[in-house]
Amino acid sequence: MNQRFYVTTPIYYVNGSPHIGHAYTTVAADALARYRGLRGATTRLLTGTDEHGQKIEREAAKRGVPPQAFADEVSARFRELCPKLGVRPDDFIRTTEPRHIEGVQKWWRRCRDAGDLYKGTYKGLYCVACEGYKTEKELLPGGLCPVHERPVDTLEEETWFFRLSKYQDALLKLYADHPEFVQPETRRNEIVSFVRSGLEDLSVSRSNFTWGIPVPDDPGHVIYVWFDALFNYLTAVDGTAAMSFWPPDVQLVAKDIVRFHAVYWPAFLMSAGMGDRLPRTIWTHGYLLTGGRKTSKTPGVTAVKTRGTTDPVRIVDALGADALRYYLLREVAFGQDGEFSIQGIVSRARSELGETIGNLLHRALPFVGKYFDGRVPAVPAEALTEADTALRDRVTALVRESGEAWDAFSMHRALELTIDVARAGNRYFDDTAPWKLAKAGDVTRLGVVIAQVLEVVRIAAVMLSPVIPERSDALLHQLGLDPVAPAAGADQWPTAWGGLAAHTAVRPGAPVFPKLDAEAEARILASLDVRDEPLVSTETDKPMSDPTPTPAAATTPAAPAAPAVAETVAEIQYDDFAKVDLRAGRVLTAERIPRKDKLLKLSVDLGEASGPRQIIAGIALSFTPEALVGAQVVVVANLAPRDFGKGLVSHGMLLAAGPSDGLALGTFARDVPPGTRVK
Ligand code: ME8
Repeated sequence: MNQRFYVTTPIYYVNGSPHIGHAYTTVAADALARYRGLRGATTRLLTGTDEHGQKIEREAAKRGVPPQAFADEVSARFRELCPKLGVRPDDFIRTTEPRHIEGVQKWWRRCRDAGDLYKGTYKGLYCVACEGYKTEKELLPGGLCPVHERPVDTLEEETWFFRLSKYQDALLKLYADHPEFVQPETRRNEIVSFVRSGLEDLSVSRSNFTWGIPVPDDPGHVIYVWFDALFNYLTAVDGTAAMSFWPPDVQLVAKDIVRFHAVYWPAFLMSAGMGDRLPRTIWTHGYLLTGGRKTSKTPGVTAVKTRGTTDPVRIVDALGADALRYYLLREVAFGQDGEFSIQGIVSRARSELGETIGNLLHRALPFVGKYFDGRVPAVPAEALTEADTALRDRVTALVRESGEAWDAFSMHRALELTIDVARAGNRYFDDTAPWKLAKAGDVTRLGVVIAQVLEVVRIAAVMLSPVIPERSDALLHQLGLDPVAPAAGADQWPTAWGGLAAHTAVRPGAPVFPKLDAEAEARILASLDVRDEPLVSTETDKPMSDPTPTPAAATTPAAPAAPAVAETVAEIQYDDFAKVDLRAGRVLTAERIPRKDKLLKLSVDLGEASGPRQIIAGIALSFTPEALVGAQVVVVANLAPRDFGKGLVSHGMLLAAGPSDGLALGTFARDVPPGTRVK
């Protein structure tokens, strides 16, 4: 694997504050850099702000401030967003910095000296929001820009042209020889057909406004903002020690700007004498959508915010950077569009980080304290059973596959495989039933099981470190391990089983992914402007047999405690159904309640680390308490708690059918572990 890794984000326009779309690209770039760092590469992450051009000049004028002061203020917000998101750029470039201005003028001269810049008159259409030229046939009905759905300007001015047409064949050869140059495949095909259809020379200077880098030796012109902006990737390293990172390994962009990066940018570089050192991959991801539209800061494409704010700062303040980072990379296949929702952040963090990974750690740690003096038990090789080696083999295969997914920029898949690691650990925990081993006094076997489970947590924590660095360190800390520390040349991807040494002193602590109770969750969602719109379930891809227990906390605020049976019930979508958390449970105890003829007080095991739940069920006319003990039941696990008074709070509901004196309980044709999701 390449030992140097240079990744860039677009430099963002300073015409408005950062939103979740910017956070998406920046977090993805940071996670990729951290992943490559974990694999032993020396990495460099560049981000920054794009501050020149007519769009910024107009926006500043609207506010009555000089463009530089306006750019200073907004650029600072983008810069401050990085640490907020847990993003660690090695450099943050601003196009108004002298190093960039001088650099762009240098590369301009190179293109001019190569004979690729000439003067002429440009007559045509221009979208200021895109800062891009348009042709008649691209426009929407009414002459609107297809990206911004706003009227375009008609320009006629003296301008410098870049001989883009000259590079048509060289570009087609580049795409053919290096299919990895534009990814994914669909974008590559679009670019190839765009270039094949013929390239016209490009207007690369403007003379009807002044907010830009002056054209060398022609002060009446400023350099076209895309010629200016694209060179940032080079001016940030050129002439410094960081030039050893050149060329970029991957340049992340969304599909709105892929043409600038995959056509103009390599052509400019070829002209400037850098054709033999072109970026390796322009990787194009999709849009985060709000209400079905691209989240945007350009007026006219205002986000529909019923799914909550799109301000990443507010989201991080309420939910933490790691929850947002995890959601962004896990929720949407990298390369495709996806709907953004705050509720999705909460449910991903709960179901996958809390109930799967955190749960595995907190199920195993108490045994270490109680039976092994707080130290990881030793595992003699000869003590391993088939179940143990099967777990190792499965986890090792998942780690390898997940690494391959990272290498292919398939972060959502890499994370899914990471969660599968923890799921395998939870299944192993259920199957080997350490609580039974403890009860039977089989401490030797118990030690093997617990050590295996803790190793699974270690592996998952390391795999998660590029995405949730802070929480990953917290998991490792409780295992008694140091934070992940990348070292050049050392591949620390957890391909080898057994990194958690016997006798390591664990450090149990507060839950790494604390549960939100229903009230706290409702409060947080309201504070983030989430309105009562039906929200997309994010759990539809969980396997049918996932035995992961659910937390005691109910998650749907203000749901009715006992739905009335209606003759006809309105049709719902699968997503609505998926919001109901149905779990397999086992009744451990049942007792009558004085002066409440119809109610029974049950304790029901849902496989939760927090212990069995109390459920008050209106089934006393149909069942004696004795008949219920040991029964398998179907429990609505995310119903808001219902208070029957006098401390009788029900934390769930059983499913049953029939009249109240002749009820049949919903159950299963064969035993399933408590906590298994019913779908
Ligand atoms: O285009 N979904 O800046 P920009 C996903 N200055 N990503 C999104 C997004 C969304 N809804 N909205 C924005 C520019 N992005 C130029 C770039 S580079 C030399 C010059 C992300 O502020 C995505 O990366 O409009 C997109 O390409 C970029 O922000 C556009 O940012």
